[in-house]
Amino acid sequence: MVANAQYETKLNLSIASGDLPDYFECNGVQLRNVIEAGLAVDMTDLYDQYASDFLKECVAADPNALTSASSEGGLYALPQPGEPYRNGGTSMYLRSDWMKQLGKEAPKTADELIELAYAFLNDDPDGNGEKDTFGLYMDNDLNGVNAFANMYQLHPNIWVVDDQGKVSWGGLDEGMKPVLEKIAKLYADGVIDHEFTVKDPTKASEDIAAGKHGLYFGGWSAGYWPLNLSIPNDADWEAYPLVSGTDQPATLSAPFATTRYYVTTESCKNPEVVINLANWSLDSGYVQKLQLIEPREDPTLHGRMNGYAGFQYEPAYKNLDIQQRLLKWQQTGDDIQLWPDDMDNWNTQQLFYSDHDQNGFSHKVTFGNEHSGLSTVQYYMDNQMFVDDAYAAAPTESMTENWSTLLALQNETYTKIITGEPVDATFDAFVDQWKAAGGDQITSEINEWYAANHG
Ligand SMILES: [Ca+2]
Repeated sequence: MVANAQYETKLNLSIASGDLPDYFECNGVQLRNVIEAGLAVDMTDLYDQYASDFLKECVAADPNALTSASSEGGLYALPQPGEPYRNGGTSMYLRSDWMKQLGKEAPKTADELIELAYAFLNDDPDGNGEKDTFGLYMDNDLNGVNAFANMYQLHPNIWVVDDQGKVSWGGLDEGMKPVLEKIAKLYADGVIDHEFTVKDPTKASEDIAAGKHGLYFGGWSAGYWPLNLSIPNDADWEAYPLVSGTDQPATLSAPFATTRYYVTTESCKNPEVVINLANWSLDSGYVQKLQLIEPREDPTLHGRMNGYAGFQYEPAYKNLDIQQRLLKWQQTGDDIQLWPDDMDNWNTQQLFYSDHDQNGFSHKVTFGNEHSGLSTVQYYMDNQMFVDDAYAAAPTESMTENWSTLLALQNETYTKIITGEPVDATFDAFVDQWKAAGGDQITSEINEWYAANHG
């Protein structure tokens, strides 16, 4: 049950021929095809009857996971929720050593953030006597634009729903005009690298490695890449929750994160098998681990306990839980129960302090303290700051055909505005073109889906 290209191709052939195994793992598009071909078992009752409380809790971690595996009231697969915050938990990563050098505090508003960006550009934060740093990281994927929009409660990369229950693509929102204008000003003033349009994330990361950036919008795992590249510069990155540009808190876009499904077919004698396997995987991998292992025991147990050949079902909040247990342990000194994974993580973090270890650095930035990537995610969850993608299912048929073109059009338009083309005319032309090039058709399909699933 390993997801790889060969597996996907083989499975697509099996779905086309109707010759499927008793149970298998698939993606959302494959699930839709299997359901439409009438090949999947309705496991609504099986799920109620056989799923353990822990499994149900894990599935519920993504509120849209079950919906996405359902069709016309029946549940046709066991979904494996991804980490809902994986793409959505964008933090402001700041170089605290630079802030210290300039006598600056972490910004609390969008205005203060912009002020800090100018200081990073103009005030020699690295103290080498040269004006050789940027204010805000940007690359040709427009990393940072989404976070900037989130500061104004806008969501250009997900489907959003209005008060009337009507769904639209967030990238078309008129409110993006002033946001893009603000970013254009940063570009015009050199706060943003004038060469960002020709730097993909890999190329642009070289400037992080060269110590030219101190402000980066990134997900919870940015400490593993690209921020790890700046270790030679003694960069001390800290993550902070996104600030707001209005009188309301920022809201964070949370793209739909459930992408894997376990299906059983009519030929299966025990159609509850995938549910039982998931129960077993969770129980043996997590519950028993908690019960059997003494707290703070030998971290080398990590690995032996982590994962079983063939089938692995994981809690979506695994990493967040590790970070939160370690933080609580640090802050309170309580005799809380740490798992082997926690101790392993903690010991790896210490390798940064003792040996400047790269993996230790990444662990520290991600799991470290109240200013780590995952800590920010917890803050967003505690304060209910995530806005879920209104569309939580496999791409529609029109999307399969046109979606990548429409996304490219948006990127191209935003880039033009940031680099100085007139905002109104450029944005309005984009909206018209987007709609005509398949966007209207897709929007109507999404609304149909939304009405059927949330009506
Ligand atoms: Ca400098």
